[in-house]
Amino acid sequence: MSVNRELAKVFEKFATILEISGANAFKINAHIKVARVIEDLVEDIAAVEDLSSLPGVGKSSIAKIKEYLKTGEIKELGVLLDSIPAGLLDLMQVQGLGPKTVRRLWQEMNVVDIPTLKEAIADGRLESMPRMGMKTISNIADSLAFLEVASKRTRIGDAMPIAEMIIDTLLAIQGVSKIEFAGSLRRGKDTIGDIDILATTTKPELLAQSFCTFEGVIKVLVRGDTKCAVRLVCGMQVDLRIVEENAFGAALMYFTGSKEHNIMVRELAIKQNMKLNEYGLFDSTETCVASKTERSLYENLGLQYIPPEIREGKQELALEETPKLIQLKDILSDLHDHTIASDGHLTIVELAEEAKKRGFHTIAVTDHSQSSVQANGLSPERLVQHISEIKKANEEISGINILAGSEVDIHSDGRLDYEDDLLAQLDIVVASPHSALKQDSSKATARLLKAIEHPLVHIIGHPTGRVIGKRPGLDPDMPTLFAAAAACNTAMEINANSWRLDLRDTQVHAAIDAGALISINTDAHAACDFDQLRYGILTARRGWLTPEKCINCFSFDHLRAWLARSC
Ligand code: DGT
Ligand code: CA
Ligand code: CA
Ligand code: ZN
Repeated sequence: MSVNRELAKVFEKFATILEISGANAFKINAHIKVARVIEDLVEDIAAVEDLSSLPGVGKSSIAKIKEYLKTGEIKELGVLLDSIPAGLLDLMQVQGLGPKTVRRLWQEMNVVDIPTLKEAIADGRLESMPRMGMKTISNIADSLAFLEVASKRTRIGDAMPIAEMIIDTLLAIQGVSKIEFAGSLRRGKDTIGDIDILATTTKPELLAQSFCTFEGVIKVLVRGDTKCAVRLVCGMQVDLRIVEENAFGAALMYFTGSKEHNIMVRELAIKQNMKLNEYGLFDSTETCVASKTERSLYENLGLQYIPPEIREGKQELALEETPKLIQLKDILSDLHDHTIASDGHLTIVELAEEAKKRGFHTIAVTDHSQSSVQANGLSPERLVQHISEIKKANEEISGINILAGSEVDIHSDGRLDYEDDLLAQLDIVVASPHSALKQDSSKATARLLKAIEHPLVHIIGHPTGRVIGKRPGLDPDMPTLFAAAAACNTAMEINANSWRLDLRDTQVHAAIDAGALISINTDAHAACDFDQLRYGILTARRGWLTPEKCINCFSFDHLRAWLARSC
């Protein structure tokens, strides 16, 4: 995270805690304003010489900014935090609860954390609270239940960088030759239970020692000769297994799983009079046939190499050849991105430069539409102006094609947020649901179907609107939607942002089976968002996606022809 974003988050947190503590609105708003200013700042805040030149940044904010840049913390925030029950911040994770309600729950109902909130709901006390309707209470209860299931797992966007950092550090330790992550992380699941790491080393004790004293470890759960397990400050568990170099492939296959896949390959081995375990593949005389590499194990079982992402115990053993699943390098365009015109942080030019850096031939500018007021959505007049700015930038910047697009809201009844004659002026239309994400399944189906069938819509953006660990999103009848998408030649998006990954893996699989095309986009609001593309690719691979079914892999001419398709 950049310092600007980090510091903006600190000020946001400040505002939240002030509001929970009952501070006056002026003070709260001042902190929110400073957070916005810092977040929107183009240059690094540490490089700003005169902080008072920033709008809305007064003396006390300047002192806080300087203190943070110097020490990495703000003392006053610590004091403020200590002045409220610690569990109140957990309540902020519950969808539908803002600082105002959290304060009221605390002051009026003695609710101080998630357990006391649950009690207050269970014993009916919450119903006696003024201005607290049954609908709101039932929504809070739903969010709590959802949070409970989701909180035990970590989003891949958080787990992957942690695993990579641990691996990079351990690889530098004397004696270590091989080190890789396995488990659900290697299979690219959207959420991870724990991180599994496998290593080979000539100095096992040194490796175990380094692992168990790694920065961020708060508890050592297991410390043995071949297995260690630790808990990190963030709550994640990490397992390390030290294995023999000769058996690395067998161990990697075993600990990559999934359990269902392992069971299937083990049964296949038994059928062939062999035995498969974490040490290798053995024939009936207990002679090791293969163990060093995963490839040799699969081959000796008479199978093609099976990529980790599709080892889920489905149809993968029936494959006649290894599928050429999509890779990061196949992606040539990003077709859903935002600029400062709505809620993004980059200008059109900056967005284009960033896309060029990633080697794309095309970038689509798809800012929010008028109903997304919270995201500063564009009125029709502003969109017309924006289109001409995008066209101008496209002419001025070489080496990249910039498409004029929109991420147009799909209203709850399926109508789009702009008139057709305006949509017709765009190169590309991404239609997405942003509101009414709790509507019932049949309404959601009708809503999305209408958007899919709309002749001017190219892509359905984050089709369910889910946010991992926060809200489940829409639950439409997917087979109906995918059949329509195939018939109308509308692409279904895999939103690569690791909070979304929407469509999810199983839905991608179903969409492809139905003959629909897929589009993988970062939905970038800032330069770093492009780095999330990898998670979209993992999700796509889990859905067995190959490049020819993904419009982002089309050449520019192919893409242009596809965008101009009539249907
Ligand atoms: P997670 O951590 O819940 O996201 O999911 P995984 O798949 O990483 O599961 P984990 O960490 O419990 O175990 C890692 C792998 O080890 C798992 O994918 C397959 C293998 N494994 C673990 N327990 C068993 C077992 O009882 N039988 C078999 N065949 N394999 C197992
Ligand atoms: Ca795991
Ligand atoms: Ca594990
Ligand atoms: Zn969106």
